[in-house]
Amino acid sequence: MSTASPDLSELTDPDLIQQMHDDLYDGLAETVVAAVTELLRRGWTPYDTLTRGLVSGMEIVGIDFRDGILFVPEVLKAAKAMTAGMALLRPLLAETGAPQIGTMVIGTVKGDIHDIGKNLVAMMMEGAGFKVINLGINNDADKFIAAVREHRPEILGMSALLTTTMPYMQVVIRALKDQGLREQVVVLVGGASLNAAFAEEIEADAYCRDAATAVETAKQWIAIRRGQHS
Ligand code: B1M
Repeated sequence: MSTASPDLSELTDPDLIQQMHDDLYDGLAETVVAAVTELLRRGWTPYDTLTRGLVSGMEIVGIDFRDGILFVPEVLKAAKAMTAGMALLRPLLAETGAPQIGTMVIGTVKGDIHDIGKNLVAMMMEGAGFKVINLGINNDADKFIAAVREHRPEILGMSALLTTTMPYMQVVIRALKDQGLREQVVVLVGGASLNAAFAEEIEADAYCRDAATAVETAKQWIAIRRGQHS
């Protein structure tokens, strides 16, 4: 991939996106941030900048990681560049002025350190008017339980990216049941290796394939629960 840095303002939109993807791939945080800034300057929405720019760029990284073309250190650099770009968009996505509609606790489960997708969900939920308590990565059941007790969220979100860590979600759900907390929260799960059948199997309330789905699903569940209790 190219490491030359052309004047971004002179590129067409498709070329700018391509440049952003190349820079993400090469882990060049500064130029990824510059490309995000340039897209926003051109009037792109934060959401389009995020999904058509950063997220689709990360998909290419994922494919080459899977195929053994990229290795952990390079992917880590790409992830850092992605995080730097996301940091710029976070306040803009949260700035919608939406009234607070509920609280969500979200975290990546024990053994798993992937946090980009989970942070993206947190950002979009904030933008939709949720108060979000982001527990970070590698959370065991006790941490999820303690957060549910402390914050009394309507929604508990769990993220797992590895086939080896996704079963831990069931451990958390069982712990919620054991502690008499399961009925208090809607449990939403997500992550690249999951699907709806898995969510059903572990008795989560729903699988969310992406951040936008997580927002919509959370809103629907809140409406259902409030309807039941009014
Ligand atoms: Co990891 N890794 N990784 N990795 N990594 C994957 C997941 C993998 C699929 C790559 C591959 O082989 N193609 C593979 C898993 C294979 C499997 O289990 N089936 C893998 C592996 C094997 C590993 C290691 C074991 C590698 C090693 O050490 N040999 C290791 C494990 C570390 C650990 O966790 N214990 C590892 C390490 C890493 C890095 C540290 C280098 C880095 C993570 C950095 C970070 O997150 N800060 C990394 C990355 C970046 C990836 C890939 C390339 C990209 C993940 C990502 O950020 N995607 C990934 C490949 C892939 O997923 N195709 C891969 C972008 C993000 C926006 O999408 O996370 O899917 P995603 O989130 C989406 C949805 O899934 C959903 O919404 C998000 C936004 O739309 N979603 C939720 C996610 N969480 C949700 C929660 C919700 C709702 C929706 O709650 C309600």
